[in-house]
Amino acid sequence: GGSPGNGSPQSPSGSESPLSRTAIEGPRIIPAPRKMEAGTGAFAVGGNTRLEFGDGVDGERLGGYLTGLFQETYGIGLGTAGNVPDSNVIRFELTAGGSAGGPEGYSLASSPSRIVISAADSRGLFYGAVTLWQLLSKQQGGFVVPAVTIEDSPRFAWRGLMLDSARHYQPPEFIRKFIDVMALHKLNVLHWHLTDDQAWRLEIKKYPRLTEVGAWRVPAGPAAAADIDPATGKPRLYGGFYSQEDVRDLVAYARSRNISIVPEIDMPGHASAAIAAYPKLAVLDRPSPDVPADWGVYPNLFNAEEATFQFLEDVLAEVVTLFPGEYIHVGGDEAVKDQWKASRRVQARMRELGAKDEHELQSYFIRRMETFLTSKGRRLIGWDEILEGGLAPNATVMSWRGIDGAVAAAASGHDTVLSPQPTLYFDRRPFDTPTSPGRVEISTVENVYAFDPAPAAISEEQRKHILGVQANLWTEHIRTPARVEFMAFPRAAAIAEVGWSPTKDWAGFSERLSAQLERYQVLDVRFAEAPMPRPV
Ligand code: TNX
Repeated sequence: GGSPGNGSPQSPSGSESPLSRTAIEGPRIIPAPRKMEAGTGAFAVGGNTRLEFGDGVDGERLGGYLTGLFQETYGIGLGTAGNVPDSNVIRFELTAGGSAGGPEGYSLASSPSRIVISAADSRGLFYGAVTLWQLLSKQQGGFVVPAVTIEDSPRFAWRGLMLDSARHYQPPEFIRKFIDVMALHKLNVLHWHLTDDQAWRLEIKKYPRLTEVGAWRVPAGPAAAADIDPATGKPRLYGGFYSQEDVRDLVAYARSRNISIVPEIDMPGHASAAIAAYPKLAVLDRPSPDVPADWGVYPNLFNAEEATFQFLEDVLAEVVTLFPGEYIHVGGDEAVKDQWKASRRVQARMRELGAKDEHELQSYFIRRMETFLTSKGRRLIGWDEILEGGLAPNATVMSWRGIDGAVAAAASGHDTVLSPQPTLYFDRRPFDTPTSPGRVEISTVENVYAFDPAPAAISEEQRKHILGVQANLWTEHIRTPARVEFMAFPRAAAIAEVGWSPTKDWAGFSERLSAQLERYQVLDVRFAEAPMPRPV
């Protein structure tokens, strides 16, 4: 239908919701463009507006995306009125070495008669389209785009969110929506945490028990009557997994929105679900046959047998066929070494492999995986614990225990992604109210915005190793997709601006945030509606 959907922004004369102060104000773009100058007048968007594509532009894909977005969010039917005058044109063109320059950059020039978006690559054109969507404002006569000139390109190449789909499962439809909303923030990496103690969520053809067994668990705690299966009298299993077909669809979907999915297969710790499925992978002779349902750091580690390395390489071989992106994440976090220390078999293996201590065994483990991934043309990334015992030669470090890991990585010439707790941990509460979910610690949208992606602890010269920033959504305490949204937004808008825009402007950001919240409503995305710092 051609009418604005539920929750589209109110006209200024509309209801008095605090979110209805829309439109009339100037452009409120998040993340802020590098350069923007206001012109005069506005371009009216609607049934007379024609999309035009220059040489080499995939107009079907880009036009399909833009037309769908305009229709679904604001009920705008582009180019449906037939008799199209030449002046009412939105043109996309590829310009080698264009003025915006650089990967993902674009320029956008709008006037009352014409909008031209140009970029050096299709990613830039896509982001031009996203900016165009954010420029829409509803006036009495319909939607307009104000006259403006924008030159834009990102500060960092890695602008990520991590979603933990192991502790709680989100269906593929939700992942798709999450991708859509990420793209509208110009975020470009979805780090997908697919395996952990509490579940293995990725179908692996060679090892079907990983998901037959590893994707399901008996929920912790006393079961409510509704959770008892009448057929067995036992609690229903909680779980779910992503088939390889689901994954292929999601990867292609993400790619069409400039998002690369970086899968994470966690090792050598966080391995309980895999071990429940295949006990031979364990250090213990008789590991628990159950997938654990409670939180915390588990002692279960993969052993260091050749057969286990073979298993992991087989898994990664399937992973690389599913995920075409450059990076594969192998975890490495929180692998307490007690089981390795206590096992005579592992100690014997350490001597065979020439590892002096358990850290060196972990280092050997990760190097093995790196050699394998390199042979497949990929790069290994892992949590900062992979520094312990010696970093694999080409590894990229994701720094989560503060930024020390990033400092060490950059100092030794390795690339790094900044995703430190507490600030960039979105399982922490976004503000201090007794009812807000999440961990007790608080990281407000202002805290996130204040995060410095160019820390002084890393020398200016070494900062080239900072690929970018990422916020992490661990889901022990985030049980539903709606809650993922609540915890992700609007803090994701803050990290998007930190990763994209050249300078900080908290006052401007918080003013523009009101427009972003309206967009969330239009998109039917839940958000934590209190962009205020903690009251004192
Ligand atoms: C630490 S951060 C973990 C996760 C937990 C998280 C909870 C990291 C690499 N490992 O397993 O979910 O803390 O905040």
